[in-house]
Amino acid sequence: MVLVVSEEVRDAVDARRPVVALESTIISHGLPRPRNLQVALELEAAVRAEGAVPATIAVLDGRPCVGLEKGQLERVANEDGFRKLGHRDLPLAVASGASGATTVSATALLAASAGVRVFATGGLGGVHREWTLTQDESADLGLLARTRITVVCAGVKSILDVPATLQRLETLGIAVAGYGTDRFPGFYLSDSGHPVDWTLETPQQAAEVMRAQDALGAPESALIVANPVPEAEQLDPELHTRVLADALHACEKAGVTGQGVTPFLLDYLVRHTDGASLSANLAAVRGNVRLAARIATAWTEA
Ligand code: PSU
Ligand code: MN
Repeated sequence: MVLVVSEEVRDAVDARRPVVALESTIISHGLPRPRNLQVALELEAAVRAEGAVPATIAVLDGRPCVGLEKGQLERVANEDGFRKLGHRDLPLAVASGASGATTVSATALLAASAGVRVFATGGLGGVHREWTLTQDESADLGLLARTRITVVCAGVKSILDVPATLQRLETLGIAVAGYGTDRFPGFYLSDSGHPVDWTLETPQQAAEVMRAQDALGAPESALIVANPVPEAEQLDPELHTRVLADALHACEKAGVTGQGVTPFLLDYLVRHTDGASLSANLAAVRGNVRLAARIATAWTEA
């Protein structure tokens, strides 16, 4: 097996102790240096504080690693030319010995292969605005339609076409529930302006849904637990609307396409909100990591 699972993660999975998968694209391509390394370490510590084992996932020198040591995390945060790998890139990276960070799609796939059921991130990828022209829909969605994993996120990134993404989630048959809310969260914002059909109130309820998924069997799709950033920590909605419009314009003008779009927009928002979007992003991720650890715990206690 090509997968390299750290001893700590393997032991925890084998003993059915709680494990939380963490993605690495947010570290390498989603957050500015040197803050990104601090965040990577802080998120792992937050998982441990809840009594679970963190499994940050990345590809290092062609080896997909589940569970990184500090030196490996430092490479993810600081190495120049570190690639961004969706799940389709995994075989190419493995065969060529490349190194790269894994997006939600690649992380979910590798986590599931390693027997890790719960995964925390910031915001999922989805359908980009102008989709009809560019056909830009994140590979996150298609992969989650056929992978049995629970993703705790603050909805989908607000740079996207949120209603179109919600529609695609429905079409693809991916279960979505708000956590403590009947509103779909908006990543930097607590409320995207769109409702969700289902609400979960406790980690135990999330674990019940996971058990029901297994009892029902195929298709092997994901569960999205959409956990809003606390209102006190969200980005000012008015600032968000204004700067996002500028960011989309700048992205088009710069001719950025494909994998470059999401990192460009996130970076633009950080620089033009005086870091306020970064604070909101971090608050969202922190909350998601904590909740994911609690769901992983409820899942293993069943
Ligand atoms: N969440 C964040 N920051 C990020 C991402 C998610 O808070 O940078 C990353 C995830 O790895 C997600 C990716 O899979 O952005 C989506 O990129 P794309 O739109 O190119 O599929
Ligand atoms: Mn894309």
